[in-house]
Amino acid sequence: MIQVEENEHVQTLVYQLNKEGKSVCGDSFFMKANEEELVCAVADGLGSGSLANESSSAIKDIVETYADEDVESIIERCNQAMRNKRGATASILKINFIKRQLAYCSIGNVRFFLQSPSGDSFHPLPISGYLSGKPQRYKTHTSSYEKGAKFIIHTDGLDVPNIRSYLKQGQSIDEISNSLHMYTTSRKDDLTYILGQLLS
Ligand SMILES: [Mn+2]
Repeated sequence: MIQVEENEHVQTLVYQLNKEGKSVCGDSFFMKANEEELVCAVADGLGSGSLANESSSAIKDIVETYADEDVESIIERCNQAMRNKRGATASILKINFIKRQLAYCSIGNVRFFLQSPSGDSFHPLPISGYLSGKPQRYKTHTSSYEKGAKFIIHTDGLDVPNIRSYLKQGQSIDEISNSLHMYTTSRKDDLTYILGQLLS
């Protein structure tokens, strides 16, 4: 499944595949762009199937509802919502096009890489664990970015050796997505990625 979101500031693409034999995806995502900012989130519900989806889709709903808040308060709301559910790993990214700044907050194994055309890269180290409703410490990573920077947020269903090398090549995100296709065929886990390029 592919969803595309595009405006003068950003071009994004979402790819998602269920684990083999599963009719429901345990990963969920949210993505919205307007003239000012991009808000996106990727969540991987513990386990697979409908109970995993119950957790990750609750996160998607919360990010959608509270998209105006800062990333850390959104992720804490997501944490609270996991109290009577299995739990999930999650990453939330907000990119402000006017300030050319991004803010990122994550718990668990959802990964984020940003590659700027000059060669600078931004890859916050993942914090182990998952959102379970228990008290949790967060770290918000912030960074500026260059015009043309490309990024990916992905769940652990996508396992690409040296994923940065794909972002470094002078390709469009459609071409990068095509290059990643070979890593999406095993279907041992639900798989979700959001690929994007900042255009302004
Ligand atoms: Mn997974």
